[in-house]
Amino acid sequence: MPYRLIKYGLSSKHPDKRMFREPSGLKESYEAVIIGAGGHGLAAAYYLARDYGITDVAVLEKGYIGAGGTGRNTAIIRSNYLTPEGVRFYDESIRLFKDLSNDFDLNLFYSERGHFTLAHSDSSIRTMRWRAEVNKHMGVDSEYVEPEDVKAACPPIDLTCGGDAPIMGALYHPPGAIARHDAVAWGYGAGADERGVEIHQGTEVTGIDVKSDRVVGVRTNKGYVKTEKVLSAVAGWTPSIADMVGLRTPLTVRPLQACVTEPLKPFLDKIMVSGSLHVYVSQSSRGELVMGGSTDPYELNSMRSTLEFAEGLSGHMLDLFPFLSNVKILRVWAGLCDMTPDFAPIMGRTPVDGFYIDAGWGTWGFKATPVSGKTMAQTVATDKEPELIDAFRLSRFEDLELTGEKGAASVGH
Ligand code: PYC
Repeated sequence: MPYRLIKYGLSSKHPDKRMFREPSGLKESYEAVIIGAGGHGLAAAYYLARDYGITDVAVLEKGYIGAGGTGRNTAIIRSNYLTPEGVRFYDESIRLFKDLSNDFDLNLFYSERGHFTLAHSDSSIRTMRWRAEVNKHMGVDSEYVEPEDVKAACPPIDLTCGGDAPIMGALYHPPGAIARHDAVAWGYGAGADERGVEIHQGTEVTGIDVKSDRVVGVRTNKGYVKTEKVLSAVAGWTPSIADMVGLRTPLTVRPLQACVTEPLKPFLDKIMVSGSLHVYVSQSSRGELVMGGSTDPYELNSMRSTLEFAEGLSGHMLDLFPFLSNVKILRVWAGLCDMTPDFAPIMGRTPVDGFYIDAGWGTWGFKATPVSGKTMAQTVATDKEPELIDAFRLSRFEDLELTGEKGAASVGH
């Protein structure tokens, strides 16, 4: 057993540098308050401090760092979207992701795997070809490939899928990657904390005060703080927070479940996604299969897991990889997804001055963590959105200018 483990494990003092400070209490006021210490909220805090020198910031989190979607996703990163706006946005996120371990001096285990989205019908082949062309046009590495290319890249796969839905082609996206999701939040949190941002865990926002359509303060279970800028980055809790400032959004909230198996010998070095079978899967460096499927087919604010999900997903996994029939599922969990009608996020200013929104992350939020942080920090600091997120403005729903990304969601929802 390592000597340090014995020395520090038995000590009630923690002589090593802690990752985050524990602020003793809330101050009377802050230049900005961020609600939500998930990846997005902490990334915004980090870039506000690093790029704009704005450090008088409190991040308020009712649970703990990374307790929401950040720690509950399947850690897939890709930019093979359908709209030029989506492709450009997620591609910038990949560019930022690649430097993050160095930026943080913390290994995020960013692992480029290659990402296949399988097509089992003529209509999905059409969508894969369409995405491949948009991706290439935007300089993103994606191509349409044939079933034999899928088999060559992933020999254990059953191309017939048990005869029910044979694989007819695929979209192949070499930059597709995975990373250690909770460490992304820790890295951003530690970087923000180091620069003076306060992270208050266990601090629940109970109200937001607005005067003459301007934010003036935030009420919490730990007291009141004055501020003129509030960024909401709370995914499935967005409708409750938006309600506090009288803002309506078109979001619906649904659970999304995921699971891991017991560790297996490495056999899958690609990320495999099947929209028709409602499955996405990668194999972690520990050998576990990390898997998920569609959102639950109803609106619900609950993070319980169900046997129905585990059974359904297992059935579809066995269509792709029949030899896994004796493998055990170790853990199932769920997160809350704030779904938009067009499957694109909602980012930027709102009709309430000083209230900024980073929401609508549905099942696609983890991969956007760096770019959402950077663009929301710019929006909060300058009170103006960068052009990169123009297509994601809340007003697009009133203007009927949607950014249709449904065809690029990993699976049907
Ligand atoms: O959008 O890549 C994705 C994704 C993976 C799992 C859920 N969504």
